[in-house]
Amino acid sequence: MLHYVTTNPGKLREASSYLGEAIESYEYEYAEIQAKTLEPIAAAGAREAYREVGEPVVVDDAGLFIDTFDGFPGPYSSFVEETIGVDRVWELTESETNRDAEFRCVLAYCDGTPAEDESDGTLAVNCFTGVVRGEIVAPRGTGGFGYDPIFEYEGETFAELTPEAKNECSHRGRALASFAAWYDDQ
Ligand code: ITT
Repeated sequence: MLHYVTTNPGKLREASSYLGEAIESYEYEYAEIQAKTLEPIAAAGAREAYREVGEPVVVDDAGLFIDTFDGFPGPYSSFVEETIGVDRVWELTESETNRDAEFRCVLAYCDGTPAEDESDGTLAVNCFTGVVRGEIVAPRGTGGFGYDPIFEYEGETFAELTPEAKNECSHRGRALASFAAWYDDQ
């Protein structure tokens, strides 16, 4: 069985809508290492989660990268949401001329296979990345989670979309599509 490891019900809703019964949720908070990009964070998380679960796992690390702030909050998106909050991120961006931003999502898969050079016991991890570009706007919509109300894509915020509609264009939907195509081949 493939375990989708997260503490975030919003992520799980979207992954379940895409992968259906192929996954079983597993609530576990892995340690998030500090890094400038999401891939190493997701990969370290997948190795730790595999050691916890003992069966194949996928972890999902995501973030909002705002162009004018050189990608902030990026890998610190969770901390920023918990501290200043999403509305404040909009207020900080409001006076900027360039409000372009992107959501990124990295799905990291680990099934306990040793990495090519297994001398140090490292486990192999496969990463699948999805990106969507949009604009930061005043909060709108009641669906979704996290930064969805302030991220507009083609005229609608992600909080105005159903999980299915969001998956069709979102960073997570794109990462899920690329993971699913690869997983089907395995
Ligand atoms: P897990 O690590 O347990 O999976 P988390 O919520 O801590 O859950 P992340 O570190 O990946 O997950 O999330 C970073 C932040 O980005 C966090 O505040 C999320 O709410 C937010 N976020 C992630 N995906 C999002 C999405 O699709 N839409 C809006 N916000 C999102």
